[in-house]
Amino acid sequence: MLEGLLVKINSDTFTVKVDNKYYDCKSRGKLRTKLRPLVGDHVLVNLSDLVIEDIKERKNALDRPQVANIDIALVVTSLKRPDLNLTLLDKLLSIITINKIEPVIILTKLDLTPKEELKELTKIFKYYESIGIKVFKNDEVNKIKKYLKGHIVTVCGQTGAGKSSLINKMDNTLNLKTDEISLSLNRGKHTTRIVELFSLDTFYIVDTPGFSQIDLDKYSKEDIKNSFKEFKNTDCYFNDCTHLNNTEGCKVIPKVCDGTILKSRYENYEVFMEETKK
Ligand SMILES: Nc1nc2c(ncn2[C@@H]2O[C@H](COP(=O)(O)OP(=O)(O)O)[C@@H](O)[C@H]2O)c(=O)[nH]1
Ligand SMILES: [Mg+2]
Ligand SMILES: [Zn+2]
Repeated sequence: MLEGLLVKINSDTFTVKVDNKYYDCKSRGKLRTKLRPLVGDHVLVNLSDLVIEDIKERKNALDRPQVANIDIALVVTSLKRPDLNLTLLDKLLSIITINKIEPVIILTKLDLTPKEELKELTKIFKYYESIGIKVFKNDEVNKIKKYLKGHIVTVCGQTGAGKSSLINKMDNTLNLKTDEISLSLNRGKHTTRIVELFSLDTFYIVDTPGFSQIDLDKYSKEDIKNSFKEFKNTDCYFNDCTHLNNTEGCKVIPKVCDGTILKSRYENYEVFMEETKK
C-alpha cells in the first residue's frame, strides 16, 4: 500500500495523487461508513485494485468546504459589491482559528472603493495586522503566492467576493468560472458537488462557492473566547471572565473603551457569544 494525497472527489470517485501521478480510486465501503474521505486527506491506497484502504489522522476538517488538513484559509474580503461585512469577517476568522488553521485576509475590490473610504478601511485592517493576522490586497499576487508556499490552502468568503478570480490570477491556466450564480439560487436542485485541490507550483488550493450564513452553534463559548487572540494579551486575570456585561475587574472592556481593541470586534464578540451553544 502507498500513501497519497486525496486531491479530488466527484461523487464516489476519489482522485489520489501518489508520487506525482493521479489515480481514480473507490473507497472501501466499510471505511466509508466510518469516516468519509475528504479532499486533503492523506490516504493509504492499494494501487492494484485502486481502493482507498485507510485515512491517516487528520489535523483538522472543515464542513464548508468539506476539506481536511488545511494549513491556511484565505478570507477573501470584498470592500464593495458585496460591501464589507465585518461581522462575517470576524466570524470566519473565529471559526478558522478554532479549527487550528491560520487565517489570512485578502482584500478585494479596492478599485471600486472611494479614496476617503479606503483611508478609513486601511486603519481597520492595520488593526487586524496588529493582532497577528496577515492582510494582502488581491493584486499582490506574487507576495500571496510566496506566503502560501508549501501549504494546503482554502479560500472562503462571500459569494462574489472574488475567490475564483484570485485563484485564476495565481494560475492563469486554471480558468475557474467566475461570477457563478449564487448557491442559494440553486437550492433544491440536485447538483453534484465536486471538491478539488488545485496543484499550483508550490502549494495546493481549493475553491469554494462561498456562503453568507454560518452557524456558530457547534462551538462553545470557550472556543469563541479563545479565538479572539487580542483578549489574551490584556492579562485579564480572571480565567473564567467572559469579558461581557461590565464584569468587574475585566481588563478587556477598558481596552475597548480606550480604542486599543477595535470596537466592532468586541461588538461581534458579544453577538457570537449569544449565538454559540448554551
Ligand atoms: N472591480 C473588481 N472586480 C472584481 C475584483 N475581484 C473580483 N471581481 C469581480 O467580481 C465578480 C465575482 O468574482 P468571483 O471570483 O466569481 O467571486 P467568488 O464568488 O468569490 O468566486 C466577478 O465579476 C469578478 O470579475 C476586484 O478586485 N475588483
Ligand atoms: Mg467562485
Ligand atoms: Zn475580562
